[in-house]
Amino acid sequence: MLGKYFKAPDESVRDRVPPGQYLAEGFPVMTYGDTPTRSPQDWTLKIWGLVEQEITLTWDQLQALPQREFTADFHCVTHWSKLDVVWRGVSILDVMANVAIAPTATHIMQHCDGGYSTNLPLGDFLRAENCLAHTLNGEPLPIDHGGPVRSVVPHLYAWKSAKWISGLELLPADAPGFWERNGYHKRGNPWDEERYSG
Ligand SMILES: Nc1nc2c(c(=O)[nH]1)N[C@H]1C(S)=C(S)[C@@H](COP(=O)(O)O)O[C@H]1N2
Ligand SMILES: [Mo]
Repeated sequence: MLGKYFKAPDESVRDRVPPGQYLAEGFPVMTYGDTPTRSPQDWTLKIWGLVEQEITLTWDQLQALPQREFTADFHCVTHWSKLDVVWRGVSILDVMANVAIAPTATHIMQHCDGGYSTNLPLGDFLRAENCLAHTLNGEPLPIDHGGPVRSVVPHLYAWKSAKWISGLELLPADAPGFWERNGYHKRGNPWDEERYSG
């Protein structure tokens, strides 16, 4: 793992790097399966399940919401971290502001083009620093990194940050997404090394 591409964090950043993590030189791409392609104009996000009214957000509607910069650290469960990644997009709170979530909803499933999915308790999802990102380091989000639009959930391991996001399903209970069905932890807090399930 260590060597040319991964470095042990030095003193200046040690308190920002969770246990067992090394700093990546570039920004690695981690994708299970094929990379789906979709043009921005064809991108939509369907929000359904335990909501009063199902909605479908388009690219133009996403652009019309408040646009912000989100600088965040990114921690992959395979032991690499990338500090200070600069995303641009819309806060999850602004995305969800016009969605009437039923009081019985407790969890959310993020669905992606290509079939990937990943679940979150609502409390981990509805946070101001979580976003739907369409820009990475000032450039349109590259397809490999989830373009045209991905979610970013910086306080949990990066498998919870859904690339090519296409749907949000409000759920009455927890349910496992793709990696959670395949041995990853349900929640994935990197500071507690919630990597794999028992
Ligand atoms: N749709 C989709 N989203 C995904 C993945 C994936 O395979 N498909 N991989 C996850 C994992 S394990 C990680 S570490 C991050 C990697 O994001 P990156 O490729 O931009 O570094 O995306 C997450 N989101
Ligand atoms: Mo990952």
